[in-house]
Amino acid sequence: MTASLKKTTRSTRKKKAVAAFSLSPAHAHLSLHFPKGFLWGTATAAHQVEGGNKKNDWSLWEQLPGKVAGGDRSGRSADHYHRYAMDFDLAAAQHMNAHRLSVEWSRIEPREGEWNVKEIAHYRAVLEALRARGQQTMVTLFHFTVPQWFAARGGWAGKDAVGYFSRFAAKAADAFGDLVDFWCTQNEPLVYLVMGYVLGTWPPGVKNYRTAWTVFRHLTAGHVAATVELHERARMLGRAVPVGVANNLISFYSYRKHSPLDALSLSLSDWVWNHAYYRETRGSHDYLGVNYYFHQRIKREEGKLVQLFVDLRAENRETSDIGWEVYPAGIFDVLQELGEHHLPIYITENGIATVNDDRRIRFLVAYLKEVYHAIQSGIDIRGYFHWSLLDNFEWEKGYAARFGLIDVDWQTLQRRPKKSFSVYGRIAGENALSHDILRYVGHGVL
Ligand code: IFM
Repeated sequence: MTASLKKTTRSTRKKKAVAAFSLSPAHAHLSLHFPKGFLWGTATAAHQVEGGNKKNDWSLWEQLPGKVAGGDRSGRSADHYHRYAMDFDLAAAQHMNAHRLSVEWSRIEPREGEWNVKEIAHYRAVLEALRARGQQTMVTLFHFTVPQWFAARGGWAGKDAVGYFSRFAAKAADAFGDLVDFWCTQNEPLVYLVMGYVLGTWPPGVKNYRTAWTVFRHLTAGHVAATVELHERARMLGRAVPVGVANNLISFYSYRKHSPLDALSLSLSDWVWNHAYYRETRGSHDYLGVNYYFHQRIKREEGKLVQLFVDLRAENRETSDIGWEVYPAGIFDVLQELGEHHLPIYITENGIATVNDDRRIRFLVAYLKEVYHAIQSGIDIRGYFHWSLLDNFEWEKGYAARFGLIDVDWQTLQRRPKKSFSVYGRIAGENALSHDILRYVGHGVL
């Protein structure tokens, strides 16, 4: 090769390299694309948004002094029971193609064995409204509330709990099976167990490890029994409707990488919180649902051999309005861990309580970027449901915690979609995190 030809080749290569880093008009090559058919949705739960729930355990509990911050009660809540069509219109305008909601057991079966046809018709209308707007439906059967009659029979600790729950699942499948795309038998069973039976800060307000263990066995058996009913009824309809659970998973981290006892604490915490439920219910999940909110740092206290769930948040890190640490990389960790099960994964909840919507935007983009990287690493993640469509009743924290993509004025119940919803809408519409949206988190490539 002559000297001049070598020079030309070098300069052509250099030009090509420069071209590769210069931005095309649309910068499309810098966007992070999600797999075709990815589900983009929002999530809600009946008691938190509907209003007018009077027949479940929470409606009694929240009347008791000191149980809910500020003396808040669910009351009329966001009146989603009557305004669902308007709320779904707002979601459809943001290109949502899926929604996760729960049906309230105490409306459908207000007294033992008595099925309320009016309420069944109501939920059918809700599901039809979603379908009409092109949204796939994920329906949760147990999202923290139970009918008062069920609570009076011992609730999830009662000896008939599994039978009552699987009978409800069968009824729900008969009533709604043709309109449901995914069943979610239970929401965050371990959170429910800890709040209701270990800490006692939710109904039924029990603090007893033995009872908590009974509840754990009944919840897991309840999921398995309900799954059998749901599968069987879907088969009768000639449909295959995936069944799963929305589990709250925690990303655990150990300070001292080379301390065997810290490692033991970490792996015990991880096993109890992230694996025990799956171990008990093995073989009865068509997909894995992840609600991701928490990151915990493990460092045993001096003198303790091993320790579970050491939660060190007092390091002045960024937290939400309710003190939960913002830690996007944690969602990548839990997705990696779930990937070991080789089942499709849906992020059934993820969101932040904040009155500062700019923070919600940064949160959303940062967490979705991690989800994207998890997909790139080979994990089969098929959808993301943001918590929540609307500001709502945040259990013991009441109405001050604002998780919604839509602001609700608690006086007038007027809706105002937040800017974060239009950012999320763009992501959903483009099925990608485009380069300008990535700027919210200072994406490195740019
Ligand atoms: O509001 C709750 C929801 O009911 C279950 N997952 C966590 C959310 C935020 O705390």
